Amino acid sequence: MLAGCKAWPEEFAARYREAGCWQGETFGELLRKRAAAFGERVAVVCGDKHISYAELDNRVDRLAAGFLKLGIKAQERVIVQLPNIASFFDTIFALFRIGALPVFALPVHRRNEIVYLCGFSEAAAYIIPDMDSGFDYRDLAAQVQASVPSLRHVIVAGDPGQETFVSLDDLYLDDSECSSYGSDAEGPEPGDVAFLQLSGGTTGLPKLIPRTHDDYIYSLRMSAEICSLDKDSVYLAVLPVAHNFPLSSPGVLGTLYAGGRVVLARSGSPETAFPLIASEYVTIAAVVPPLALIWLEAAPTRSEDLSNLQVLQVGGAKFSAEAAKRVQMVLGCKLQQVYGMAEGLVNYTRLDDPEDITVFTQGRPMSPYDEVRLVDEDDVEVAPGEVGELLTRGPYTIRGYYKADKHNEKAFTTDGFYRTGDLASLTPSGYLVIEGRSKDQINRGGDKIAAEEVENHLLAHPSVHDAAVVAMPDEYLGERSCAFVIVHNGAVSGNELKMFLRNRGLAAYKIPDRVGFMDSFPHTGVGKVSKKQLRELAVQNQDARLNLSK
Ligand code: OOB
Repeated sequence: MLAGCKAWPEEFAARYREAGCWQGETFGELLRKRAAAFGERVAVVCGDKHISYAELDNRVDRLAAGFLKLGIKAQERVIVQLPNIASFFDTIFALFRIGALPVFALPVHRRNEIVYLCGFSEAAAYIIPDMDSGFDYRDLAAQVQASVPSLRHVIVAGDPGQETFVSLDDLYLDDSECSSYGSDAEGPEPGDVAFLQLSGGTTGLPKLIPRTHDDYIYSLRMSAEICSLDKDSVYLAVLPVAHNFPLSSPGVLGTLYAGGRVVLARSGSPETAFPLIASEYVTIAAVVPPLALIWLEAAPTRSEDLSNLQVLQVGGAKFSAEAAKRVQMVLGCKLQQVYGMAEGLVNYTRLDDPEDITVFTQGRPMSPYDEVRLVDEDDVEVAPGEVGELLTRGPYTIRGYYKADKHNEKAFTTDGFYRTGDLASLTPSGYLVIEGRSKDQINRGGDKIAAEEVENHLLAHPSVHDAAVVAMPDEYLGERSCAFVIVHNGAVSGNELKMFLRNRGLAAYKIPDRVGFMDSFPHTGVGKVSKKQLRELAVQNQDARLNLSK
C-alpha cells in the first residue's frame, strides 16, 4: 500500500475477496483483455477520431514505455488535468500500466488548486492540454513549475509551446523500442492504489482519495451491470471525465469495462450534445441537475433524433422531483438518479424501478456489501424513516484519505464508516432520499465548494477581519455561494474581494456569487458562528444589517 494510505482491515479484505467483489485484476490487465475480446470495435470517439480497443491498447503500451523512458516510476504521482479528449485514456491507462498514480484534477482548477495538488502529492509530472475553452494551460503550468520546483516534467497534449515542456505525442515510442522499456516495468498489484481522486472537501485544504485497482474495478463491474451496459452501449461523456460520476458510475470506464463505446463531448450544451446523441446513436448519458434542466428546456425546440437514448442519469446534486417527472416525457428516455461520492458509495435507482422511486429517491447502494447507517449527532441510529447523517463502509469505500491521519479521525468512525456529511432518510424498501447536509460545503450545481477553503482565502485579505461562506438557494444551480465578511482596516468592495480571490488562483466556481458585509456574525449557543442564521440571512438579503450590493 502506498505510504499515507489506509488499507481495509484484513478481515474485511478477505471477505470482499471471498465474496468475489475484488477479483484480483489491474486496469492494465483489464484493457488487455478488452482488446483481445473486442479488438477492432470502437472504444473511444473523439471528434472524427474513432479509436478501437486494439488501437487503444497499443497506444497505451507505447505511451507507458515513453513514460518509463522519461523516468516516471511506479507509485509516483502525476497530476492529470485533461479535458474530454482521447489522450485522457492513453494517459491514464499508461500510468496505470506502469503503476504510476494519476491525480485527477478538473479542467476548471487553477493555480491555487494545482500548486497544492503538486506540492501535497509530491508529483513527478503534470499533464495538461495546450489550450482549452480559451484558456492556456501552459501559462498555468509555468506558474505551477515556478512554485513547485520538485515537479520534474510538464507534459502537454498538443503544442508544448516552450522548450522545457514535453510533448505527449513525442512520448509514444515505436513498437520496436517499447519492449526495452516495457520489460523491466513491474506492474502494480490489484490491491495497490491505482490513482488519487479529489474530494469535494469540507476543510481548508482539499483531501485526496486513494482508490485501488480492485475496489474501483468492482465499482465498474457493479455499475455496468446495474445500468445494463454491454458491447452495444454508447455512453456520451459531457461532464469532465476526471470526475467520479462520468469516470465510473458507470461512466467512461464502466463503458470500456463492458466493451461499449465512449463518445467524448467538449461541452454539455444541447448544441453539442444533441447532434452527438443522434449521429453516434448514444444510448446513455450522465448530467448534473442544472444541465438536465437545460436539456429539458431545449429538447422540444430541437430537431435531432434522440430516440436511441435509453437512459439519462442525473446526479452530483439533488434533482428536483418536478424536473425528474418530466424526463421520460420530454426526452423519451428513462431517468436514473445517481447519488454518489468520490470516496466510494454510489447509489442508483434501478432501470426497472417504478416512477415513484426514480422521481422521489436518489437510489439504493449498488453493492449488497455496502453498509449504510443513518445516525443522529451522538452517532445513535435514528428510527426507521427518520432523517440522519449517512455513514457508510463497503468494498469500494475508502477507509481514509491520503496523508490525512488527523482529519481521518473525524471523517471516519472508529469502526471504519465514512461520515458522508449528507442527511438522508431511508424508504421501507431501502432507497435513500437526500434531505440536506451537515457538512460545511456548498453544492453549486454539482461543483463542491468547501466553505473553509474560501474563508481562508478571504481572511488573507488585509481588510478582512472575519469571513463565513454559506449556500443560498438557487432555482437553476440548486445552490450558489454567499460570503459574509466583517471588514477592518478600511473599506473593500465585494468585487474587489472577488478579484482578490481570482488573483490568488482560485477556480472560478469557488468565487462567491455574492458578498455581504456585516459588523458581527450571529452566534450559536456555544459561541460558534451560526451558519444556519447566515443562510437565512442570505435568503432575506434585504436585512438591514446586510449590504449585498456593496
Ligand atoms: C459525486 O461525487 P462528489 O465526490 O463530487 O460529491 C459527493 C457529494 C455527496 O456527498 C452529496 O453531498 C452530493 O455530492 N451528491 C448528491 C447527489 N449526488 C452527489 N446530493 C444529492 N443528490 C444526488 N444525487 O457527486 C458523485 C460521484 C459518483 C456518482 C455520482 C455523483
